[in-house]
Amino acid sequence: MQLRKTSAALGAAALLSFTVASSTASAADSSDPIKIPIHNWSSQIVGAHIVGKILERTGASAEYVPADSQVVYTSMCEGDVDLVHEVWQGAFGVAFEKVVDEGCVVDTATHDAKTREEWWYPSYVEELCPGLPDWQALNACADKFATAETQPNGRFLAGPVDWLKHDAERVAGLKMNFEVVNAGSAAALWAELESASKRKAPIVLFNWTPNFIEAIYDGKFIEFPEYDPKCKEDASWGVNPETTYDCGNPKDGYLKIGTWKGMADKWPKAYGVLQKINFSNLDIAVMAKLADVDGMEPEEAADKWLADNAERVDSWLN
Ligand code: TMO
Repeated sequence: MQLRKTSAALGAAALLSFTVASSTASAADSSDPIKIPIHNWSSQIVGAHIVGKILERTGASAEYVPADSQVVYTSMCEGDVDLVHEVWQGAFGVAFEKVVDEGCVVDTATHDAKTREEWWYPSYVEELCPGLPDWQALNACADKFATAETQPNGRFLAGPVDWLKHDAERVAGLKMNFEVVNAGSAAALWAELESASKRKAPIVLFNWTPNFIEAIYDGKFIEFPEYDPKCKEDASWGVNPETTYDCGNPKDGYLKIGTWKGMADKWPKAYGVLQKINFSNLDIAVMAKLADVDGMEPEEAADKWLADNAERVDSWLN
């Protein structure tokens, strides 16, 4: 095909590749590295390397940049980061949809994975608080979760602040007898869960699915008033007419890939492959497990996942 092209046609094709956004086979990808953020939970870190290694197979190069998982949406809007491959609706839906509405970030793909991020407890806690997983039952036995730091309120162990879960707003909106204490890292959440479980001590903490936790611990999410998008925007909606966030997180939350609006033009080939990448619940859980249970380094875990899923990855590449 290329041999038969006249130089005029080639010129026109080259011109076209500058002016037309999308993936004509002739448009060359930029040699600049594609900047992929690294956040502070395991599936994301392993998955970032998986995505980077897949895009490298298109001839692109990848660069990994440690990034705050909220600020990243502004960075992506400004083109300082090129993609976020794990946009969790519960944590980041608000920040993500805002930059998509502004037009600087593209909602590029939706994974098959369905997500839930919520307050969670190990099953033995049910003996202490009859009526769980209902949030009012939890609230009725808040004192069981009190610590020296939070008494007389119960302690809710939340994730790191950059997961911005609006837990304090929810506690206020639902008038709960709880105080939100943020863990410094995901590892701190799991360490406290392990220690409490050994002692059968009451604990309620932030957790999510898909995750490796469900393979190791028996437990449940708290059932708060049903999520509705209006809950975040309209104070008059919900059980408390004066506040937003008087509801739970989405139960069937999306997991998306978002990209900087210039990505399709700059790396059309890599972008075309990125659009096809699609992780399931099992994929995300396995990525977390390879790091958190098997103790693999992120790159090693990524190589293992890529080897175990070679056929699917090839289908995304072709
Ligand atoms: C964004 N996260 C999976 C940690 O909830």
